[in-house]
Amino acid sequence: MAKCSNKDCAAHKTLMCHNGDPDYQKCPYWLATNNPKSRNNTKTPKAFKKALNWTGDPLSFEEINSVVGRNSAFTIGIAGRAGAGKTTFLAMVFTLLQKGYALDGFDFAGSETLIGWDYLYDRLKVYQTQVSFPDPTPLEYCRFFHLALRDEKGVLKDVLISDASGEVFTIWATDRDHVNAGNARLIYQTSSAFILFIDCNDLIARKGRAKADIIKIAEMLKYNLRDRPVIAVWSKSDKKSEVHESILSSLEEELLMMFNNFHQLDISNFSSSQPDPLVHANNLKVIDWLSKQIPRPIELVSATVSHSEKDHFLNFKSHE
Ligand SMILES: Nc1nc2c(ncn2[C@@H]2O[C@H](COP(=O)(O)OP(=O)(O)OP(=O)(O)O)[C@@H](O)[C@H]2O)c(=O)[nH]1
Ligand SMILES: [Mg+2]
Repeated sequence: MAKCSNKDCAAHKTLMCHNGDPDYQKCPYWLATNNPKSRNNTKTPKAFKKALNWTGDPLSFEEINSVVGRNSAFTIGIAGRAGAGKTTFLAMVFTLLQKGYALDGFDFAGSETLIGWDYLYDRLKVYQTQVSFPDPTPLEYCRFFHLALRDEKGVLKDVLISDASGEVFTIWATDRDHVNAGNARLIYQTSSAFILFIDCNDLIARKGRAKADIIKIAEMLKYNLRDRPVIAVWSKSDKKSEVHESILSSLEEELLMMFNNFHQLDISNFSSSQPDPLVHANNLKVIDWLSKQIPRPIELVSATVSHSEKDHFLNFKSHE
């Protein structure tokens, strides 16, 4: 069997299209070498020429279109106050994937932002008794980390996850048009789903005020949410038992009332056992729940037509 003109594609062996085309024989790369009319034409098809100059760094708003081009990426916006654990969560997700922990229903199939992931992986060091964390995200920083996920049918899905400073979400929560809330606004407009970070340490330290701040961000998420899913992630849950019971239950109740397509999970980066479900399972379960929200292509169901003998129109059609 002939090879695909895309040197990264293994369709001749696996029958799976590198670009996620459900029918690899219709992919422009495949046709470039396997279509009799264009057999001599081994040039990259124009439609697939990439604007992206690959650096492996996290992507800016302008650059995410180069990934979206493949099969419309699913963008996850992470919202939450400064220090809530947003960047550490990203670092932990990649650390777990690196260590061979698996996602449910998807295989990790690469990334356009490997350098960025690697940088986070390097910053998060988990020792037996101590954890060292990434630095706080600067106010003006806003980037997207990319994951290519392959589902059970072999179809590739691009997932982009935002990382921005918590400061901008605090500003946005009080005034969504604020000049310094631009990154939060863009994440809100671009994202297909959201993670709302709830910092257990902050709830212990600032109690009602911390709760009020989370509700403010939640309200801003809700105002033009439409049917976009939201997952509340209770970070630093190694400390959750120290959060005052009334704060915990009232916050949970209010969030449940606010959102329809909603889920909650507790996560941590500190292991109290090996493996620790909060660390080794739940961080990836956040991605699992969100990836289940990715719209699937509508499958054509070939149902057997059964009709009543009294239906004259169908009887006529079936005798044609
Ligand atoms: N107890 C506990 N502390 C944690 C955990 N994860 C992170 N932290 C602490 O929380 C701090 C902030 O984490 P970051 O991931 O930088 O928070 P962030 O939300 O990205 O913060 P900004 O970038 O400033 O918005 C870390 O430096 C740790 O000190 C955890 O699982 N348990
Ligand atoms: Mg950060």
